[in-house]
Amino acid sequence: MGYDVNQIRRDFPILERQVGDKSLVYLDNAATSQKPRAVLDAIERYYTHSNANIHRGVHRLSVEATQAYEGARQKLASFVGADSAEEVVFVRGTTEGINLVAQAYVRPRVGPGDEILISHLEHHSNIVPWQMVARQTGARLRVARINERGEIDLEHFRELLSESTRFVALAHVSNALGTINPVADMIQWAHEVGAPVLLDGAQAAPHLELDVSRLDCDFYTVSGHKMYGPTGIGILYGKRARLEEMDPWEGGGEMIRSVTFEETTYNEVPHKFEAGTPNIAGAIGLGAAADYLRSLDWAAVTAHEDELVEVATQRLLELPGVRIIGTAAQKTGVVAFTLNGVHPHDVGTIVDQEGVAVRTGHHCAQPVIDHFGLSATTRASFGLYNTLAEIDRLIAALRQVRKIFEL
Ligand code: 7TS
Repeated sequence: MGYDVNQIRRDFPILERQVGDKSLVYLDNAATSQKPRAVLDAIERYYTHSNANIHRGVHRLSVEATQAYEGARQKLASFVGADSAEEVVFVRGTTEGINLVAQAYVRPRVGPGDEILISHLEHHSNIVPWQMVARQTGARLRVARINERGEIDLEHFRELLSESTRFVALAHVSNALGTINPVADMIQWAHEVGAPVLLDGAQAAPHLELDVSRLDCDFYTVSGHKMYGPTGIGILYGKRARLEEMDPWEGGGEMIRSVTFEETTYNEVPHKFEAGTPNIAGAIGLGAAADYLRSLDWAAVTAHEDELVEVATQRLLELPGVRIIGTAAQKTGVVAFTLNGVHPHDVGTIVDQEGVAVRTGHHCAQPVIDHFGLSATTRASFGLYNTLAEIDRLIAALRQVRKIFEL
């Protein structure tokens, strides 16, 4: 019947652990998610059975490692809905994916008078790389406003789009608020003025079914560790034509076709962007995470996660002094809040003593937190293995906070 969350939980060994004398309630999934046995096993199998460098050896292990690595690329291509595996570049994560596009694609193509458009709800990793490009080139960074619910002001976004807009970079889902942006429309509007679009999919990949071909975005980047895969690996999807016209960023082994002191020719996409020995085990682990996610009934996962967000919101609002930060009509994964009279760091520390892991602070999205007149929030973020009983534990822990602060 429906979604068997207890069955899912058995796939994640860490969920059995204790924190002090309490069972772990892990509600910090937006920072990083836990890993299923399938991912842990894939990494162990690679290291215990096939460990070798890739693309260079004729020996058996190297062939196996290369097949596993390139197989993972194919899995990620299917996961994001790319037309082909050549459109998938392995990177360290979302941060590296955005910086690669900023430096290798956008920087050589903009100058004074040109504009790069982002929004007010971006993670720092989708702000700072663009500020750097602006400083390097004289281009101007424009920022679309957000409203009091934490949704992008679409009229303002459209006003800012013009002939001068050379590039648009947007979160698919906000990490601090959970807002799902209407990216399909936004991409279309950007394309109408000729601007390519990058989507930061760090928070979308674990919660939404992705289809980059349908969205028609030019670039899409994800972090493996937020979608139940390993740390230190992620992908940058790029439309083939975009990747073809983009020069490499790092030089080294693997990314070349031939090298002489007079002239070097580059390898084909995506290899020209993968200089040096990559995170082979990470890519294989990420491939296993993509397989794991694709094996699930996605409508059921979404319904379950939506219920968690809805119930957590309702239950929090029953506590006196709670303000929910981020009330977008379309949201996923995240419920951020403040508790009147208690600093979020104190909230986080006290609920941790009850075994409940939440994140507190500005969540690397300081402009968002400033927008709400705050310096920090407490954020509960959900994954597919969280339960309604864990929301009870969060609420009980918050009652404890109120008691300690005599509220
Ligand atoms: N973009 C978004 C929307 C994110 O949420 C994050 C990480 C990043 C980019 C950067 O990803 P990385 O894997 O390269 O570090 N967000 C968070 C968070 O919300 N709490 O900790 C990290």
